Amino acid sequence: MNLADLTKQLDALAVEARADFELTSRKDDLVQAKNKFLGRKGLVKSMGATVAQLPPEERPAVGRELNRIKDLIEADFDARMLQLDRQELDARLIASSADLTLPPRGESPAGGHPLIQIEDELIRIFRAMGFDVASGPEIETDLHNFEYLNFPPDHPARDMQDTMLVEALAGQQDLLLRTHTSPVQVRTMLKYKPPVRIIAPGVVYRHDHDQTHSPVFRQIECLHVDKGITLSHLKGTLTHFVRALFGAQTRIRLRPSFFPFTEPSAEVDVSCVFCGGEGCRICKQTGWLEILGSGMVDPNVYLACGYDPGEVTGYAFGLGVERVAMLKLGVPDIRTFYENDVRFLEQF
Ligand code: FA5
Repeated sequence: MNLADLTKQLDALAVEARADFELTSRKDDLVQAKNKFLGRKGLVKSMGATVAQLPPEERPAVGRELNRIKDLIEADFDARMLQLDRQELDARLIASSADLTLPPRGESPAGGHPLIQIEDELIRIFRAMGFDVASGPEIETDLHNFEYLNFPPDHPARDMQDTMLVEALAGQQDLLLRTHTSPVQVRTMLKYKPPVRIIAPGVVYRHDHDQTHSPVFRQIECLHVDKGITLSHLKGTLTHFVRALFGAQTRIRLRPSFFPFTEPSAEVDVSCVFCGGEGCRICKQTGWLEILGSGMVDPNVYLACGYDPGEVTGYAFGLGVERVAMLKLGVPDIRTFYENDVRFLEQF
């Protein structure tokens, strides 16, 4: 065989290899097809064996031809392998349940928790009325949480049913998780001379748990003490507050109540924010919703805190932030605020 014949045969092999590659539809078939030509016992290899029969001066040229054909077949193999890879990927994507034509979900930017949003709104309203913001510890002494606030020793609020006690170390005062924000009243009056005008937002704890009661919840305390403060100031402040929060048509009503640290005391109701006072399921057909406890500061509290009850008077009230948030946002179950289900949180 001469060089020209060999070149012709090799070219024919390359054409055959490409045709074989085109016919394969699986990658392992393609590898097998390649071995038929370029494998150890492949056709190109056996063609190479004939080199030995050629005169020595022709052998380098034949070697170059063999390499050219090997490169050609390798290139065809690579190209076909790439095609098969793509086809495999396309098939996988079509078979998978992901719909690549759907638009992306988009970013969901973080936002304040609805309770914090409502608390911020309440604080803004009171600050605009001239109240300062005060705070106190969540682990309180029995003295600040109850005794200075004129709770008799056997008052049911001291019962372990309501109050979560903190195990005290030897020599420490009786400690508890504060059951309300009213101890901040005491701490403020012990620290500052009158007049005082503060609100105290914060977390409080009670042994209490159902659809409208949580063992951990938020209150905002309000205290205003000065010369000549009367029940009218309390009513005026509350009216302004509920109108800023629920709208200008909102009315309030004070119902006689009892708190050891206020005298007289009143529960404050707002005209139902859902039916405008007509009567509905939410207000149990009464037209009113209870939102907070209030009263004129009891003289015994002034005496305990070093104020002269003959000189100053004042009012105080404490509202539950969750209750206000439930009304304002139309949330029927207090527990949804703490579950942190993003489908709930995203709505606010
Ligand atoms: C008090 O805690 C008094 N310290 C309020 C007060 C302050 C009265 C100053 C007078 C002067 P009361 O126990 O009613 O009062 O609680 C006040 C509000 O907290 C309730 O109206 C209610 O909105 C909310 N609240 C009470 N218990 C829970 C609870 N377990 N979960 C959620 N909110 C609650």
